[in-house]
Amino acid sequence: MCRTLAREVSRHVGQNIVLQGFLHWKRDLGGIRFVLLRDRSGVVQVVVDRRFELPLAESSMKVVGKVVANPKAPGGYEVLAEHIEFYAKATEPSPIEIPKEAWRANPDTLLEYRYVSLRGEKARAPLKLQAALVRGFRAYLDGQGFTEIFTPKIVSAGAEGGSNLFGIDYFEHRAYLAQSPQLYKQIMVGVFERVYEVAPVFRAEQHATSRHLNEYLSLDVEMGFIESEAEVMDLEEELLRAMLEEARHLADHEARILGVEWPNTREMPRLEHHEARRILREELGMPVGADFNEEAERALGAWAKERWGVDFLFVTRYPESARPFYAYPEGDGTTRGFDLLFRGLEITSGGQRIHRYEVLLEQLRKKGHDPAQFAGYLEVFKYGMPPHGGFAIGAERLTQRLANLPNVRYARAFPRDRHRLTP
Ligand code: AMO
Repeated sequence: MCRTLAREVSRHVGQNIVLQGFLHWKRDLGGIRFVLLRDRSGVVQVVVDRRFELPLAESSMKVVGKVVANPKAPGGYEVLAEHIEFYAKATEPSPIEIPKEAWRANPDTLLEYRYVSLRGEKARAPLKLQAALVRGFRAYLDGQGFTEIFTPKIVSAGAEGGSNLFGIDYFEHRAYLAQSPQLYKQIMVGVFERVYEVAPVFRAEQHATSRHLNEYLSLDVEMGFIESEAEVMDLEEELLRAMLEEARHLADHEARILGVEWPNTREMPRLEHHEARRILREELGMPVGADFNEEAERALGAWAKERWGVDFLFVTRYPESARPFYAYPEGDGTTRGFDLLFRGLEITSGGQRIHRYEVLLEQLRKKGHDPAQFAGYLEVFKYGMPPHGGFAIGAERLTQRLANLPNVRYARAFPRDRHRLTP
């Protein structure tokens, strides 16, 4: 007999089936005992008689039994066990009551015992949603002539500037964990013209916020032979539509568990930075600097929702002072750099890049970087780079907003933060 998944039980009424999964929950009502068995698809009720000893919750198990309709059972069907076998009995009570999980309850406990708390349907759902989004990312870009690349995560210099670099010992040298694949994805544009990467990146953020991780999954895109950053934004719009469509299709069950409200992907308006700043200052009474803080982003997101009914908002033409050295300068203090806010959270930075050697050198110096540190990267610009641009989506932030998670940590299986190196 082949295995039947919990979600497929209704198709087998009157038949004997095999279930495999975990002892999710048990209840003894004197005469009868009920078990909820959980597998990758969901949970199903199993009725168990006195012949079988029931071990602790989370034990892995196999059940052979007959499917009957029971309107009182979750999903309307249950299995009358004829045979039960335990692959490995839990030897300790689970530190978390998986059936009662609620991440608002005690976040630290949920994260500390992640190796078992993740088994909860609600805890694992964002990861499934994320896997579907990533699949959509790859599928869409593959269809547009992009090549997937794999760049080093041990590097000799930071790509984004700033002080949030993790240093490591690399034999007799100082090395760093990559903050982003920025420089390498640009080099690879000279090879394949259109590239993408799905890989973790590292940021030594000292502060603990609900939207910063020290290790996160960066969905990077870079493309050559563009006229301006508008083409890059056009591509990101189409890409996000495809990713959300894929998630809707592949993770519909999880989206329901999480109460996902699918965003408006029809329009993603573009607002120039100076205009966004004016709105913040004059209409929303928020004095802001060149780079918007969390509060300003949230306010802009809410403003765009109210004014235009949109969930995605591009902020374009960022000032040079708020962008890294590789951003294409317009010559008037602004760049062709943009951010994308999703429901008031920055999920993307991107833009057109400098493609000429001498401009790059000048911008590096202007930003106070030592060009010698970037020697390997600079080399490629001596060999005719095309005009190019791209962006990176923070996978956890996109998942966080989509699933309405209170903290970005829940969008990563084993989050790394200021105080967490295990599990
Ligand atoms: P940036 O540094 O803005 O740009 O990062 C791009 C996107 O990555 C996500 N992100 C984070 N997510 C979780 N925790 C963090 N600490 C964190 N930091 C950033 C955000 C952000 O929008 N090389 C450029 C991208 C490019 O221009 O192509 C870069 O890395 O969603």
